[in-house]
Amino acid sequence: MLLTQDAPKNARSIDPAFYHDIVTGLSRSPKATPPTWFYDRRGSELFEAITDLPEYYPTRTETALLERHGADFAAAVGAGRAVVEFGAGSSRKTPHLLRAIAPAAYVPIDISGDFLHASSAALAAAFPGLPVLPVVGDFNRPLALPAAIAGMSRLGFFPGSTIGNMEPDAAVDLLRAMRRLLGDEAKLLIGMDRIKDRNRLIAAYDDAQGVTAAFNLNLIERINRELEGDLPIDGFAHRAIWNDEKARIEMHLEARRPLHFHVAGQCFHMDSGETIHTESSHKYGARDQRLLLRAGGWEPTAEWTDDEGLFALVLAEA
Ligand code: AVI
Repeated sequence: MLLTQDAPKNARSIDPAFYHDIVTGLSRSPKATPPTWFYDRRGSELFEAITDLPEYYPTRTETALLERHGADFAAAVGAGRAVVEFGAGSSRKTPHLLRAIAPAAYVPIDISGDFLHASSAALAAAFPGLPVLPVVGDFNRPLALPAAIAGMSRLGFFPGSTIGNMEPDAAVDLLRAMRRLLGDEAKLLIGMDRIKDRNRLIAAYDDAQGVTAAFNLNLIERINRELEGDLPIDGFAHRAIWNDEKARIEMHLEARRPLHFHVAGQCFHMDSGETIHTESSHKYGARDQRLLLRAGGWEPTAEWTDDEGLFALVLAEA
């Protein structure tokens, strides 16, 4: 039962946004929490470990596409643009793009200042002479680009199929916001994960070593630590489900038995088998990805996929 969605007044160390999202999400039926809260320090480390798993194909497939098609990007995009990356640049992916297209400036945008400044410093060292202009901010909200790139045409870069973690309406809103932010001459290079064999998809989100299970269960530990929770870790099991109608992998935390627990003094109950839906990862057919981009104000002009058609990098123009 939801009593209040404001953090308790006496709990000074509680992040009100985290409190609001978790208490609201646990009060809903069915229970669902936003995936952004996976990424505390431990969650970010576990996600890094996921990207190296044999079952998790997206990172290595997209990285190989970036490595292989540099000349194509250069021909399609041209030199001298400002690259605006939505998310802190990854040392694995971003250098391939920057090397290929010789941009005039690089602007990574990320909500986590520490992480952003560390990755920006590494990229600045690797590309001496390239102005690296990090922006700390939430790219789901209106923000301003650095004055230094005024007048430069832009290439938005949104790798990782991060768009897939958004509900379709929110994904369209974000694409439109990117279009407004980047301007009329802009292009966008976006990674989008493809629909494929369901067993392959489920394995990628329920790996044999249990790293994805630990990533999902880490949310319980974070709630306990940061929101005065007493959720029993052993009361939850990780589940990865393919939802064919919505073309998405869903991650859930399933109650192994009837559970009673508290979050910052509020009581919650779960029946045995009831779940908390913690993440959706949408997958796209070739047509779906084009429709999504068009709905967001972008016209797809080129795409690159691997031989198995697991993952696509799509170039679109404003
Ligand atoms: C960050 N995001 C694109 C990942 C995905 O594949 O949806 C998050 C993830 N969740 C479980 N494994 C990886």
